[in-house]
Amino acid sequence: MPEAAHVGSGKVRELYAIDGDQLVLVATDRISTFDVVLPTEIPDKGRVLTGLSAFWFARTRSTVPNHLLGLREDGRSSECRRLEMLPLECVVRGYITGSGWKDYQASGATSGQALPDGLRESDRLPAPIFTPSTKADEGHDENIDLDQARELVGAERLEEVERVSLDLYRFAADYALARGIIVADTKFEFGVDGEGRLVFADEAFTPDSSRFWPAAEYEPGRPQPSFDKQFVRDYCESLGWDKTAPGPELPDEVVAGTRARYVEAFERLTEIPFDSYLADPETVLR
Ligand code: PZK
Repeated sequence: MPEAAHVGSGKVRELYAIDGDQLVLVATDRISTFDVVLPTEIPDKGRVLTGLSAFWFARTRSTVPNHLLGLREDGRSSECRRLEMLPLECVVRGYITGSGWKDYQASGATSGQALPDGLRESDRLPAPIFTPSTKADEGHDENIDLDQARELVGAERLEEVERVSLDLYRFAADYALARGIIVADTKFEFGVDGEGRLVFADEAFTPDSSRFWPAAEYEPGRPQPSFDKQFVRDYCESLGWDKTAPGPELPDEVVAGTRARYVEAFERLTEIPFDSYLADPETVLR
C-alpha cells in the first residue's frame, strides 16, 4: 500500500495511516489458536471479519458513533477516523468463561464484582457485566477492577464506556441469539475524537473480538465449542502440539471446514449471502 505508512501490526491485522486523520485497517486471513499465529491462512477470513464489523458499526450508530468511514473494494480493508484511543479494553461478559471463569473459581468474583454462588462453567450470568482489562503490548490483557479503570480514563468517561458497552452487548447478543449464535463475551475499544466525543473503534462483534458459540449445542457445565475455531483447535489437540510457536500447518479439510464456519457466521448474522458481500462490500452498510 504505497500511499499509506504502516503504523501497527496485530496478530492477524495491519494498520496503515493515510494521513493525520485517516487510517486503513486491514484484516488478513491469518488465524491464531492458543495465542499462536498458524502458518496456514483461512481464505476470506479477513473479509468475513471486516464485513461483520462494518455490519455492526452500521447497526449501532444510534447507540454510539464509530470510526468507520468506508469499506474498500477488496472487502478486507476499512478506512477509519484516526482517534485518541482509550488505554482500556472494554470487556462485557454475558456468560462465565475464559478468564472470568478462572477468576470466579478462585475468588467468587471477576473484576472486583461478586457473582452468585453455584455458577457452572459457561453459565449465563443473571445480567451482563462490564469487566475492563488493560492493553498488554505483549501477551495477555490483565483484568482490572473499576477503581483501576477509573484511574486510567476518569470517572465520567468510565461511566460512559460502561453504559455504552453494556448497551452494545445487549443489542448484539439478542440479535445474534435470534440467529442461533451466542455471543458469550466481547471486547470493545473506544477512542475520543477532536471534540472529546466517545467513538466506537477497532472491530465490532467479530469472532476474533468475541466468543461465538453455536446456540444449538449450548450446554453449561463444560467449555463450549467455538463457532469458528473448533476444527482448528481439535486438529491441533489431535497432534499433541505443545502450543508454542511455530504452530502446525493445517490440512486442506481443516482449512475448508473453518472457512465454511466463518462464512456461516457472516451469513447467519447479516442475512446477506457472502458472495453479495464480495461483489459489493458496502451491501453490509445498507
Ligand atoms: C488503533 N489499534 C489496534 C493494532 C491493527 C489494529 N481509529 C483508530 N484511531 C487510532 N488508533 C487506532 C484506531 C482504531 N481502530 C487501533 N491501535 C490503534 C491495532 C495493530 C493492528 F490492525
